[in-house]
Amino acid sequence: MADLILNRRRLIGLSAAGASSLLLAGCNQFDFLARRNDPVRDFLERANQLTYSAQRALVGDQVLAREFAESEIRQGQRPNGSTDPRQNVEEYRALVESGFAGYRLRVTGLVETEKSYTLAELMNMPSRSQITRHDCVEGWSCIARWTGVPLARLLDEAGVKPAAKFVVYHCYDRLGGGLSAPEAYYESSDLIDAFHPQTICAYGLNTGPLPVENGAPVRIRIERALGYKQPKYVHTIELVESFAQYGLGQGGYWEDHGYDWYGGI
Ligand SMILES: Nc1nc2c(c(=O)[nH]1)N[C@H]1C(S)=C(S)[C@@H](COP(=O)(O)O)O[C@H]1N2
Ligand SMILES: [Mo]
Repeated sequence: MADLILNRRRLIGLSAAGASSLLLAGCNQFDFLARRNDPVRDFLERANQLTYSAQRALVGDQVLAREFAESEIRQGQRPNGSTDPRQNVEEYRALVESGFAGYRLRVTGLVETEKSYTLAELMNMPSRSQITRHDCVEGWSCIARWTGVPLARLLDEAGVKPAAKFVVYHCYDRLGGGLSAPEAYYESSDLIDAFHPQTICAYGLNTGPLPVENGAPVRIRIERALGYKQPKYVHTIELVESFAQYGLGQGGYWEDHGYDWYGGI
């Protein structure tokens, strides 16, 4: 996975700065990037913290994740991680019992106008449907159809402020930490992944609504990332300059427990 992080850093560095691309173009090996305190590595790490406009300019260059045919959906999406937050999150249980009538998806943080959407409002917006493969680091994959609103649309409605660099996805479920201190699941991405055309706020799975076990009523699909970067039970999408103040500061529940932040496939 270390290679993948460096690839992203390299891509951002190359696209954003002609001078550094000349330097990199002369290298066959990128081994030096693994060394601490290397000036080029330092440069690329800074490049990974690009502003909103610079990240947005790179979105058009991004490749799509592979999409599959209907016939390649072999079984239902295998539920994993939290599968029923009703058991320990009262607020979530009440939402399920009301048929998600009280649900709101909020867009907050570094935006011009904070937004909030009911499930019906989301379902009335232009949608995108895609058949993709979900890869869990535990060693299994599933092909499924996901339907939802492109996240880019919601971010544009709210108006992302120039200072924003990351998106934090806040979830209802709490897990781990022992019975006394379960931790809220959260995830984060850069703005390139957030504005990627296949990144959707999904409310549909295969031929029906997203079931509780797979993250009802809304989960985010970031199709070029591993399973743990696909947050379920999302209630708030927050634009931030840094994710250091959330959880243990590593950008996600599993990242706080040692997984890589980029988590690309
Ligand atoms: N809120 C939340 N999102 C989550 C998880 C979780 O436990 N809670 N598990 C992650 C992991 S490790 C995987 S593989 C997928 C599982 O999604 P699925 O249950 O739809 O297969 O969700 C990811 N997103
Ligand atoms: Mo996973």
